[in-house]
Amino acid sequence: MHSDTLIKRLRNAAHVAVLTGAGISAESGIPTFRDPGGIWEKFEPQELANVDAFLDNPELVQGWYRHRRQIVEGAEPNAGHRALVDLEQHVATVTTITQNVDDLHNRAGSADVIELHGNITHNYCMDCETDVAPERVDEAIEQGEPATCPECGGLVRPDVVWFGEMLPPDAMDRASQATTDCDVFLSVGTSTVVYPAARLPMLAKESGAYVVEVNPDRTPISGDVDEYLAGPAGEVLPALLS
Ligand code: BJW
Repeated sequence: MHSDTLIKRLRNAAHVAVLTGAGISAESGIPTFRDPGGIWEKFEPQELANVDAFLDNPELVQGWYRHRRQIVEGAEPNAGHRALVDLEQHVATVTTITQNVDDLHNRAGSADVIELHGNITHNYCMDCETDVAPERVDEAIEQGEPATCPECGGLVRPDVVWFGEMLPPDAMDRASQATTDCDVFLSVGTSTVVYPAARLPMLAKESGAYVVEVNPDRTPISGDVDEYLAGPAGEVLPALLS
């Protein structure tokens, strides 16, 4: 469990930044990417999460994202998401930097959420960038056709960041700023293998923050953080506030 040092650091912190990954939503029933039973076990990432794969087989990729969007729509924030909202009662500024596309931090009520990898609930046209309603995507898939834009007929894609694509520059700038500004940095439920997000915990440490990892399993950064808290986010995070 956590140390007295961490509790003191949190009590004295003016700014806490939190990097979250798929693990924080696991207890909401959303599969992670790389754990046993995770998304990549059933699908090759190279096959589905890049633009070439999408252009090769838009129906397959649209269908995969629709399936995942439906899981997200049926999920609710859990105790881990809620603990980060409660943290705002104790610390002046809490910045939640998430790699997740599931919208659960916003739905839990976190005030300042930075979405690094987009949001699976949004879709847009690859050609004219018009927002496209999810119902239009659903109808096309049910008819066995690729979903297209009502304005120009272009292919519709989920508003997520695929491998080889740039992260939204504004989101990455704000995330870097929060990381270098914070007093305590929490890395929660991420395997810390996908860049540039994976760089943030060590950037925080180099900038003088107290860096804490919350994860039932060790990751490449576990040996370098100030505290590694082994356990599920839905138990470890609420315990920090009790
Ligand atoms: C729990 C738990 C519980 C379980 N409680 N915890 C070498 C160096 C640097 C960069 C690169 C490189 N080689 C290639 C790159 C670039 C590439 C990259 O990083 N690749 C690596 C795989 C090496 N990055 C990119 O391409 C990025 N863009 C970029 O770099 O642009 C510049 C550029 C362009 C062109 C060329 C070169 C540079 C874009 C990355 C986009 C990532 N997109 C995805 C898909 C999003 C859409 C979708 O949802 O489908 O984002 S991939 C996937 O991984 C998703 C996630 O956000 C991301 C991170 O995964 P996460 O969240 O960590 O999940 P898991 O499953 O890996 O881990 C879950 C963890 O939870 C585990 O540790 C569990 O133990 C834990 N856990 N239960 C707490 N209850």
